[in-house]
Amino acid sequence: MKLHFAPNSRAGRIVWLLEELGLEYDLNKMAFHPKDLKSDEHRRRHPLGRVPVLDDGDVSIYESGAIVEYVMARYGDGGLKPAVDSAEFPEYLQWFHYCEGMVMPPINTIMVHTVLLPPERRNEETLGQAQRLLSRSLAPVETALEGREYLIGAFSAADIMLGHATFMSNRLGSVTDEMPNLRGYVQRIEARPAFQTAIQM
Ligand SMILES: N[C@@H](CCC(=O)N[C@@H](CS)C(=O)NCC(=O)O)C(=O)O
Repeated sequence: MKLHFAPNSRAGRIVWLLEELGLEYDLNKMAFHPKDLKSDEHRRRHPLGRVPVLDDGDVSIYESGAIVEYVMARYGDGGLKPAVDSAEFPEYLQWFHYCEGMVMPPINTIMVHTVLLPPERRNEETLGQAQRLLSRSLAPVETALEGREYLIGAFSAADIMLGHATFMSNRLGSVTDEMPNLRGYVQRIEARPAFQTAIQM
């Protein structure tokens, strides 16, 4: 497998997954910069010039959640996912998809209005709205983590998705003292060796 990757991006989720599963992979490490991501070569892999993209033989697939599911289905040997008929399965699905559906949209806006846009094009009101929305989106996660180490109890791929998003939220200052469960959760995520490998690439 070959992972098309850029540092400090969602591509870290896939490195984290591959490391958790102990799978071998090659890395095409690009700069998080239009010169690499918007090149003709990379746009042939992803029409929007984004990461992650995974190549596996004749397969080329993008969307981090889809890649996580693909890798687990083909190479995961049933790990990192509860059984379909278990009580945890619906919750697993919910948190897996809550990541891109509810938590990442305000994170994207915050990134745009703090880092990506030139200062003269940043908008304080839009930024404030996104920060409030992110706090509201994190509140159910804080509640769900009460008395639990990970989202559904045991570590699962839902933590690779949403755990990565809470790590990003923490970096953006949105995990506050009023969110002690999330604070502890982010620390547990950061302590995982596979996560550390992913984040240092
Ligand atoms: N929903 C997509 C989002 C992909 C995405 O937006 N990736 C970002 C990095 S985290 C990217 O490549 N941004 C480059 C750009 O927007 O030019 C996924 O989960 O893979």
